[in-house]
Amino acid sequence: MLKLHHCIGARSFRPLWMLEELDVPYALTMHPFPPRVHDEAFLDVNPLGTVPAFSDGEARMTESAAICEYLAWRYPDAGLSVAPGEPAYAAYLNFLHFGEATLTFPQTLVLRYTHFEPPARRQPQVVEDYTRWFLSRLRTLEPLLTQQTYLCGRFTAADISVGYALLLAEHLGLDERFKPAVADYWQRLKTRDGYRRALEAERTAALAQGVSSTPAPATR
Ligand SMILES: N[C@@H](CCC(=O)N[C@@H](CS)C(=O)NCC(=O)O)C(=O)O
Repeated sequence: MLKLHHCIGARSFRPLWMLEELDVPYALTMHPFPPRVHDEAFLDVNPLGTVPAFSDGEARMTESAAICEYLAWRYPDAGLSVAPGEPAYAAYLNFLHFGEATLTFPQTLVLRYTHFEPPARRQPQVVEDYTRWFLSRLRTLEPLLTQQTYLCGRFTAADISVGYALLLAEHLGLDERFKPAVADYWQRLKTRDGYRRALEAERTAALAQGVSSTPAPATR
């Protein structure tokens, strides 16, 4: 059985969205955020205390984009990966990592210095600088998305990786500053059945497991 540990609104939404796009059975365990603080037993599952934590039999993973790639290859018929022989292979790998390393990282600083730190440690300059950093890193997407519906032609795990970064931006209120093609792309992603089912799955599981269904601040 595939098992995923998740907090509402966290990066573990990436593998959850993948699982729903693939329409395969899985077990979803919800945690209050941050699990490291609120759920000490979780450290036995992932000593880092971070979500996602994912397992498939003996396989254990804790990186959201890598889990998406793993799942894409585990269920190849769904076509959510791009194979080395395909023209979009390099773009696929690049966007898969771009979503986390380039688009999510600066937002974690914005989040930290607006929400997590006590008022005395808030850093408006950091927030402003890394907001600008994030928005400027969307620059490579804009011309591409004026030409095509998805990053690699068809919908793939790379769209989920980048899509989560856009979801986090929406939580932070940065979506109002998306350029038109990125804004349209984000609206398009949100109409996908898999995306909607993933939102519903986290809400239902949170209620059933007694975890607050209010979107948690997504990251640290
Ligand atoms: N690079 C990792 C980052 C994982 C991560 O930092 N997750 C955050 C939630 S979005 C977390 O669990 N933070 C809790 C903490 O730092 O204690 C990924 O993409 O999965």
